[in-house]
Amino acid sequence: MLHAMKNPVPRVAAINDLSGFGRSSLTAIIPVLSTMGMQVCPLPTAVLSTHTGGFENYVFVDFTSWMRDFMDHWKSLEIEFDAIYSGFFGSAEQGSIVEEFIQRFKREDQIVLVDPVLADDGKLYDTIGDDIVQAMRKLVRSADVITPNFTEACFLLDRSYTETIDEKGIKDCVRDLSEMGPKIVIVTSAPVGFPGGGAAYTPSGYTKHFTFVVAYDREDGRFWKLRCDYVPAYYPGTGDIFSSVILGSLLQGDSLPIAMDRAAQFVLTAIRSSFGYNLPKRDGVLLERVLNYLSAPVPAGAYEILE
Ligand code: PXL
Repeated sequence: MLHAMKNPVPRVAAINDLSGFGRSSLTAIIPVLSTMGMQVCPLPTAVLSTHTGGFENYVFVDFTSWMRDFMDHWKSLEIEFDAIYSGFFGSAEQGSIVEEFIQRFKREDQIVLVDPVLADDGKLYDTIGDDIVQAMRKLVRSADVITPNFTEACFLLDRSYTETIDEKGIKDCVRDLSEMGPKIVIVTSAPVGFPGGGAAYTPSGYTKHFTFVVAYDREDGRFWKLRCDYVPAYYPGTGDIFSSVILGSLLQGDSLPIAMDRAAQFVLTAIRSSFGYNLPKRDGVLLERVLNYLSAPVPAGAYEILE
């Protein structure tokens, strides 16, 4: 297990975009990690008026040319980080900038988490091109932990996206990703068994759908699987919330399956609390109403080990 320095307030360098409206990337990451007791230091990759999932005519300011100056200033101040956490890229060049950041700020007792923000539901996000996919493939080599969704996992492995995957297929997928470099791979929205992730018939006759989180730790060779209720709504920012809870949880000293449990349950709680209102999905989940759940005790385990 990775152990963060015994710092009363662990410090995280969050290399991600700042989208003014829509509760994704930094506007989701900062409240989640702050609530979990972490100090977040943002290094913006881009500044946008909104995220790109469902808005038109958004303003996009690429921050590439400022990132090295931020890094140099932080280095001159001898600032140290317990975790380096990267996400959305504004340009392909940001891949090498983040690699440089990791080189310069690397410490033994540190977690480097790369959330390869590229795509969802089989499709690349609006501003992501093949050059950014390639940059991300290279960057994951320097990560300790990666948290792709299933679509991103397919892009990283350069495999075509499939609507469903069997248990052997998903184990190969997480193991192959880990062989690219990261010790821990956590794949979300994995459609194990059936399109969309599986189904079960309930006594009242309706079909309940599931999606899975599957994780692998290369050091002990163990696979973990978590079945989650599927809520039929897509909210931008849920991937950022998931990865932030994973990081906060690992920094608090939780095991990998507990971190998975906490992250998945929190995202589900956030989606459920939003779903009942008839608000636009593009506004994101009502994060502010559920942040308190992050202080709750570790949940009774729902995870399973995969043999
Ligand atoms: O949540 C992923 C994400 C991050 N940043 C920006 C996005 C998205 C998803 O749409 O548009 C700018």
